[in-house]
Amino acid sequence: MNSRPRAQAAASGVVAVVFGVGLGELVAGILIPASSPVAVVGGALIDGAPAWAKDTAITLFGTADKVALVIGILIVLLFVGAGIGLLERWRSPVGRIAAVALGIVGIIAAITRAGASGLSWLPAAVAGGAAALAVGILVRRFAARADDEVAAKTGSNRRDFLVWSGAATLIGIATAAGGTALRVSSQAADAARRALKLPAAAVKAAPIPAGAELSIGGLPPVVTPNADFYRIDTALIVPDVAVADWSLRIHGLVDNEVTLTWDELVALPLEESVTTLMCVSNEVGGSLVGNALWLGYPLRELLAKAGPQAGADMVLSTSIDGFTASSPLEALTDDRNAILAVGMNGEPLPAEHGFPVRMVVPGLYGYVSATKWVVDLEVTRFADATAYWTDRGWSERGPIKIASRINVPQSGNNVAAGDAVIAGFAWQQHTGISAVEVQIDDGPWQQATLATAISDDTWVQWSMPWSAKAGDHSIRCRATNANGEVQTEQEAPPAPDGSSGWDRISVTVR
Ligand SMILES: Nc1nc2c(c(=O)[nH]1)N[C@H]1C(S)=C(S)[C@@H](COP(=O)(O)O)O[C@H]1N2
Ligand SMILES: [Mo]
Repeated sequence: MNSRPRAQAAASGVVAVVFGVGLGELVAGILIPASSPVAVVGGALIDGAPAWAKDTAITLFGTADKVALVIGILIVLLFVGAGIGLLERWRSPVGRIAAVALGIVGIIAAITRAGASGLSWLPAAVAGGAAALAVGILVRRFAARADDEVAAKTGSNRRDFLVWSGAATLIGIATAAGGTALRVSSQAADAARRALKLPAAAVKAAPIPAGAELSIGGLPPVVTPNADFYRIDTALIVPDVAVADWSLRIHGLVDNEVTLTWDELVALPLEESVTTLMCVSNEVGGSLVGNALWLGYPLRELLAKAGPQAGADMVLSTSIDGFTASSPLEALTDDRNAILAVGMNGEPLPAEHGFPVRMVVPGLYGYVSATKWVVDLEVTRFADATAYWTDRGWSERGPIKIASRINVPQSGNNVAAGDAVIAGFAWQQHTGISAVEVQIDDGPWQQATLATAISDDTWVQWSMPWSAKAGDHSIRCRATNANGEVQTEQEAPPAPDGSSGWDRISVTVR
């Protein structure tokens, strides 16, 4: 029996899906960037994924989780495409119907996204329609069953098949690339952001103390450059928000509803503060933590204007893309630097970090506090509302745990025997760190030297000299916070309220 027609049927389906998705991406790129078929399906997968899946994705891929998801979707699409081709050969038009169904899945994903517009359905509709058309034509011409008489007459050879399918594949790849490029470059806010001048701070942050930076090779700087700042969010497409369109509504259990426009916000006396932001998904020793100089306006002042009512204990912040976070009202109204931030390290917030406005709250993990592209604050009660990650099993409260990590030497590296240095970071935002200890192999715990802390809201560098002796060594560290509590050895995974345990590295000294 000849298996070539079946292989060509599967290949036809793959080609048809590439062709259809490419055209869909092009239509999205030209007309409705937020409705890219791959991105809306990815967004639906992200929102629908259980907590363990998010955790696994971040553990495996870190901040490359989005790239991994898109690659995963594309691989699945190729298999689905092969199935569509085989179905079309098995019984036409079943394959075409499956292609249309795939388009409908995309349409549903597109129209149910936060911020969907009137034409959101179009790119996925084009994708499904074009894939159906292509699979019908290719299978009929090149992979029909012998008992299909009409098709048998037009039946063609392998070279024609390669020409047709090659052309359709090229069109699919070119349109997908073109659509994606258009989508990325059409980010209107990006150009506006670069042209934007933020007002000077009315309250400047104290200069970073000279002793805060240990300047040890391999130890990241104490203030994280924007380009190196970790990024974690559910947004496959970075929301494109123009300052002229931005406003924030404060409502719910308040005496006065407050609406704030961009011009009103930047006319307020803005304050600088240095705060270390951290993701609850950070593993012990992980890098989902960064420290920046923020410019913003205190949330406690805005909330005071709104006048929270008795009984309120939570603020539900909502992003323009539908993400929500539930922060304790107290953390936003006490004396800490909980701010509505517009600036990060001397420039407007980068688009991926929440342009034009986000929240930054010292002492709380990002998932319960650091809403990017924030547009709405509802004063409410934990008993009455839940948020994006708390709906997915993560803890309602997210105070940051004591943490410390070793950056130097890097685990697995070789170290030259003799005078060496061990160094890293320790943090518990809004509590502060009083000590870091280091243990080499089974030796005694030794005091490391702390750098000068910028404040209790930031991480602090530490270091310890080490006369390294030849052999394999294991090095651990643990921090003590300002209240005298020692970081627990008890290991916990990130879910549901943050990892714990001591960071440990292994090195070989030669
Ligand atoms: N709109 C929006 N804001 C968000 C998130 C998100 O998914 N969407 N993720 C939160 C989480 S889990 C973290 S850890 C921080 C990360 O902020 P960064 O990407 O600027 O480092 O943003 C928070 N704000
Ligand atoms: Mo996070």
